[in-house]
Amino acid sequence: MTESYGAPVAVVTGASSGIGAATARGLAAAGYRVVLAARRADRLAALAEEIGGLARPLDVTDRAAVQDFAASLDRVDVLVNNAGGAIGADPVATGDPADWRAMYEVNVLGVLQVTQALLPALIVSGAGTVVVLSSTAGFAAYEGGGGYVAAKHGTHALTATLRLELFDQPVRVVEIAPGMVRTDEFSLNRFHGDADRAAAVYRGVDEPLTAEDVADTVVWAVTRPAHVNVDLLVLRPRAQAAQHKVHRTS
Ligand code: 8X3
Repeated sequence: MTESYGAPVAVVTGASSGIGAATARGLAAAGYRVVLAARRADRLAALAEEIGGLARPLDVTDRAAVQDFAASLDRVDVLVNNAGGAIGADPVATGDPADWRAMYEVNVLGVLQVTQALLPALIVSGAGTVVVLSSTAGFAAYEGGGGYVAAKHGTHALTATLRLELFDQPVRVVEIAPGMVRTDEFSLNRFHGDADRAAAVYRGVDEPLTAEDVADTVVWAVTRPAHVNVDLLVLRPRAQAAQHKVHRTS
């Protein structure tokens, strides 16, 4: 079954929580019909009802499922590749290759597969936008971040390459690279559910970024005139001057 809408359509992956959910809300408020894609169907259904969007359970690492997902849409104007994350914080010396592989799968191959599947529709739209949520980890290394840093460097490389390859197509390629963002799940996933270690990431930091802060930048970039391509936007909280230079009051 195909879906047909009058309003421009924005697909958001990883839309069940955090930056993805905030972005879905922001794009809906900006007039987009939002297609919410993520693995957790119950959360998607609730958000879809809230914003008048469409819930589509999807694992972006499942190539066949991604292709079926793409075939079910007959219009796509915006794709926000937000699904991603960190798994594990071990040093390179002891990191679990399974964690590294899983991070590459979701942060790089997930972006690749969804973008490949939706690119024909984005081109046909005549004014498509691909947004990729990378990370400041795509530009700097830090201890214990190896697998995530490697994957996000891959996310950045994919995005930069895609922009070059689409130079003569009516599709913008926007990269948003957030630094420290406090969401419910990012650090919890990184530390395999250890709430104390997850909370320590933000301890004493005056106002880490919120999911809404990042979503604001995505909506801003998407709603610029079609000829304006925000190539790369790095945003951090004021308290984080660089990856390691974080002001903590306790
Ligand atoms: C999240 C930013 O500093 O945890 O993408 O790598 S960081």
